[in-house]
Amino acid sequence: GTVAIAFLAVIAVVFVSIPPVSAKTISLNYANFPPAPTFPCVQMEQWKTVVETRTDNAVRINTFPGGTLLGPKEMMDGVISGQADIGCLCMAYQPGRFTVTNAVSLPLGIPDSKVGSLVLTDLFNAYKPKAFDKVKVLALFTTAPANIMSRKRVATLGDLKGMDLRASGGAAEILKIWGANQIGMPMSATPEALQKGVVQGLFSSLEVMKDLKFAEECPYATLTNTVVYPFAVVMNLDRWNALPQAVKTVMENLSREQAVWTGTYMDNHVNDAVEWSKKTHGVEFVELDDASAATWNKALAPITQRWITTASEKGFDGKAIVDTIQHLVDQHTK
Ligand code: 3IO
Repeated sequence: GTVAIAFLAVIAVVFVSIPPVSAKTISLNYANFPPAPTFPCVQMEQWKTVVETRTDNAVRINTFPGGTLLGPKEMMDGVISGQADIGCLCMAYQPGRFTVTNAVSLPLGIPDSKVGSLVLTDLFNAYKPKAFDKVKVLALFTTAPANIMSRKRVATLGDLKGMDLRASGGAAEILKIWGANQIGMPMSATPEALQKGVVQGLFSSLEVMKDLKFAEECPYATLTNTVVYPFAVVMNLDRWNALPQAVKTVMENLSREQAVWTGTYMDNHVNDAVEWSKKTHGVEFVELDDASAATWNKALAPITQRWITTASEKGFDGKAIVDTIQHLVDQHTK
């Protein structure tokens, strides 16, 4: 009798004092919309590794690439409602929803992804846009500037006229003004649209030539280096508020570092993808001559002014937002 009671007591003490590891580990689901080899998912795996390491594995990040947890347009609302704890979204897919942050996809001369990512991060911190009030923003970054990838060679605005090309948000506005037949859809829907002939090409950053194998469908790329696409990584607010302070600090300290890491990765990877596309698929990269480049750029002039007017009608100080972006671009371009 006594021995049995003592034995049970020991068992009880062990259970109470050493809870299973899983009870202490914080497990977070992180949703992403495009396939695993693409840059939004590469930066997600990087973020996961850094967070797990810096929290001594007190946090476990379960990643869901390829839209398996949330799709491209349901990312923000899916995180707000808690279907995923964390989500990576492209703001260009809901241009009316993210007015301030989407202004980085105006043609304001962002030269690369690293500068774009820093500009977007600083712009967000300066304005703290209401569009993000229902989430915690963990990181912000942009693509490298967009270029035309197409089945047919494009060297003049005449070549572009009426061509069915896909783009979203600010990049879509630019295709329209150049006279292309702009078709809106997320990047994740583009491989099928290209294969089925629904579109003749796309307007985005060039690393997808390799990551999504667009070099197989698009033997031509025309270098316009105009605008970037902005992204945000957001977290469910209740899940964020429930985190221990030490974990919050790790994630907050990582925000700017993640922007720089992603920008640097993207810029290097674009160069890599261009070389790969030339070598393995013989893709021609068409450079506009000075006269054409001047014509293309001149056509863009009304876009920013028009955006300022529209934003101001919605109650934003459009002029101040554009001025801030221009100042940040100068500051970060060295
Ligand atoms: C993008 C989105 C998902 C995967 C790779 C990507 N490279 C550039 C983008 C930008 C974008 O969201 C788009 O739709 O062109």
